[in-house]
Amino acid sequence: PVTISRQSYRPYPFEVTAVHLDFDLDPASTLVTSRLSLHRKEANAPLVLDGEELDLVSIKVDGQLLDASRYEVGEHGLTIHGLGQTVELEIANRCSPQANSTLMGLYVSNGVFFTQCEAEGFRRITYFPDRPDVMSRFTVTLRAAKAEFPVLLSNGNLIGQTDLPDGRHEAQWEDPFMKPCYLFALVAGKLTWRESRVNTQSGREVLLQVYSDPGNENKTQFALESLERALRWDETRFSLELDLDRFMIVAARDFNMGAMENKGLNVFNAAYVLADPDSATDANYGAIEAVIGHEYFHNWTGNRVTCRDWFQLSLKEGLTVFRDQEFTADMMATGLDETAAASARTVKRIDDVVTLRAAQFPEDAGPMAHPIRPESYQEIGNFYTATVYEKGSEVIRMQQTLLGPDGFNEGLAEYFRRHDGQAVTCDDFVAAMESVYQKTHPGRDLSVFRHWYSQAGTPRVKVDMRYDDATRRCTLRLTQSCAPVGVERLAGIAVKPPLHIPFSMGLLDADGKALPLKLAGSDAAASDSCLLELTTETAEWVFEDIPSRPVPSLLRDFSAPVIVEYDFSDAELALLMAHDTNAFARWEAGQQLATRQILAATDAVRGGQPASLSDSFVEAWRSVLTATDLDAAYRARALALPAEKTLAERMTEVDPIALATARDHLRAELGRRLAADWQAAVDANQTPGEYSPDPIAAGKRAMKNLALAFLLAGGAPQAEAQVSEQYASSKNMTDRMAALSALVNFGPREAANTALADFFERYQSDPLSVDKWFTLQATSRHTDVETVNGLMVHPAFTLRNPNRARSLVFQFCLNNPYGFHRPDGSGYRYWAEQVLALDRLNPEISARLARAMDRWIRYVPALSAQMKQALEDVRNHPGLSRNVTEIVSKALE
Ligand code: BAL
Ligand code: ZN
Repeated sequence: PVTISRQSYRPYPFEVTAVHLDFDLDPASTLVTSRLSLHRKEANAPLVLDGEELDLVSIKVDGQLLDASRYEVGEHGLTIHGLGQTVELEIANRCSPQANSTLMGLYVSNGVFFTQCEAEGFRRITYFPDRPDVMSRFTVTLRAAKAEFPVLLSNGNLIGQTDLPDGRHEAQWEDPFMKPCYLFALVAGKLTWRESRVNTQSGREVLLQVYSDPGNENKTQFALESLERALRWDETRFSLELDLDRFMIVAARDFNMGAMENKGLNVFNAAYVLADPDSATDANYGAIEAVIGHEYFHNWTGNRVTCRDWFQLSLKEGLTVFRDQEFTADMMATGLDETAAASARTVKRIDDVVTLRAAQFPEDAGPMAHPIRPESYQEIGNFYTATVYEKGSEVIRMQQTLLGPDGFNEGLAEYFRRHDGQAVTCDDFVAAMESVYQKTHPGRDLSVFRHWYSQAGTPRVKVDMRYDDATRRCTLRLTQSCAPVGVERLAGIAVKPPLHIPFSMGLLDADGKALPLKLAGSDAAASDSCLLELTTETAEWVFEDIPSRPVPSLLRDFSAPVIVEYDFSDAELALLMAHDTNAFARWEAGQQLATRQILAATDAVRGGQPASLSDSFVEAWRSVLTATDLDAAYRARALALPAEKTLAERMTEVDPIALATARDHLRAELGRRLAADWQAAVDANQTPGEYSPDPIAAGKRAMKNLALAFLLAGGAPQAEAQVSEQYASSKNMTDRMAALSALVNFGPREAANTALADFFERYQSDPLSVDKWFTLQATSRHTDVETVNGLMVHPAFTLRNPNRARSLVFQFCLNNPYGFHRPDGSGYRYWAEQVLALDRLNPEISARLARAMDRWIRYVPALSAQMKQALEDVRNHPGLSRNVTEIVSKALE
């Protein structure tokens, strides 16, 4: 496989000023005629166009058929020689949407034509310079049979629609903005829609539409409202206005990603559009609003200013994830008083950090570790990662922390002033931010900060604290390190330069009271929280007038994506958990306590000893469970056990079944020992009345359902009846799913099976609910490979639909420790079979599944040997896609 490196970027030798695309849509064979207005920028260079799986029909230059001697067609594209300075090129080709199971390029889902072009799907539609720095003005004509494909959509504005004599019709679309081809989209088929007209900040009326397959019109209300909220939020928070007259969202049943930000025509995975209380959970509602926000925000951060090349992917993705996280936090806090709003924001921050630690930290320590701006790739599709997205967002968030919210807004405005309409780099973004930073921080710059873009791995910050009774001074020393990982290790990189790490902290006295912080040598007023900026390998800060040895509260609000090393005692953690004024750090202390308990219990399980639970830990948990100053949503996070993937990273040798056993034991023990308090939480957090996904009600349901799961796991005699009753009578999917999940995981098998059968009966006509049904079974501790294979021959299962494949195959391989890691290796052999089966259909999806083995080397030898064997079996398979080849080869390097 060819490795593409960031340094190899060269500008494209031609400008493509205008593109007209003409589609004769036919599922079996679609004729695409593309007219390009080309302008040469570099003498003598041939015109090299990308193209995959296309049948070339003809080429015309300035209206004349091109002689075969002037061009070459290959497996990956078309090269034309001897073109003049300014030419009109017309290329006709065919492609086969119906046969396209990759879901890249033009394909058919549920009888509807869809496109997906990012990153390199446009080349599967027609011959074109398929790279983000070639920006053009697009016009599009779509032609199709009117009865089968009544709705014809593309980017921008509809400028004409005509019936044709043969039962066909055509529509013409014009996008007023220059764009790269990865933002092109078309949709054609039988669709229903919901719309609204709103006025933008400057008073322009715009049309907002959400399309879905017929029969789902009652499930798009929330999506349309979310779109309106996103539009308003971008105006108020960043003064960014919608630049189009029309903005469309279309739900697709078959979709590789979450959604795609095509200019004015976002195509969405139906899972992030369709919702009603009976079929969508609180989490689904939250994800819909977040993804709709995300794609909408791309209209500025991604579309108006795009990436020069795909190494810059985090330029748009990290920034846009940051924007969607902030959008959600602001929406969650809307209408609440100051305390409740602050708590809502912390809840959002906790959720994002939990995701980062469970998905990105392991990635950053494994074979696919890469900087947020990768240095090289074999297949760009493999780099839509937690690192580029979630760590990328943290890197943007740190810039906001360093510049302050106003400075950050000014920096963003400067970025648009400099680069609107351009394809740029991450460096350009930092330079715009730096220009503002330097105004407020004379003599300083972001040169050290820039290393966040070029380094992989999760940095560690070691904290040493000294207290001197005599001088009442407390000294905090921070030391950073970041071991070479993945490609860095292979490239022989031993030393990495330090990073600019914003480190927020506070100090508590022995009673848990916040101490005013006064830095020696600073005349700033004392405050409860302090932002330390670590820019060298090690640095010290001295705090004055500290009355006694304090307890430090570290990395408040997770001010940097790092791992903190400090040797807290259990008592200190309990103090922080009970008293820290920073709600994030308070949550963190509880998670650390639970981590210690679970890891100790894991060791006990491995040694054949009974796992025990300390009384003080149980009391710490009880104090949060019964705390009256904490809202339900926060308590649900504070009482949740740390994720297995995060815990596994803390083990020197991962024994997944022992870990899961220990974690389950802890849940059961906490359930048993705090039964009365869990029951009180169930009773206190009922949400009678009409369902609403608002954060307060959702928080109550989260708390109640967590408590029910603990109760059932702890064997409370009344719990099974309560959970079964909730399953049967609940009027919303959140409560129904929570009850079913508790039954499946912690209840008696028979009750669980009865409820599962009922669930399928009720929801079999709703694909997103059927996905939930598969997921519950895929992740059940009672499920092994035999069970999964049984589910794979269920009439409702298909590997061709990514959501369905994810709901069963991925869930089993990624989230079922008991079944997947059976000591007989059956889970790993199943994984290999499914990677290969999926690879024949959809390499992008297969490569995602391939990553389930990323951390194989860290498992106990009996498992890792079998994982390695499975990886080798896949790697040695002939005809493997470039996508999967890259993943499994890197895992084995
Ligand atoms: N650009 C790919 C989908 C997304 O991140 O919005
Ligand atoms: Zn995105």
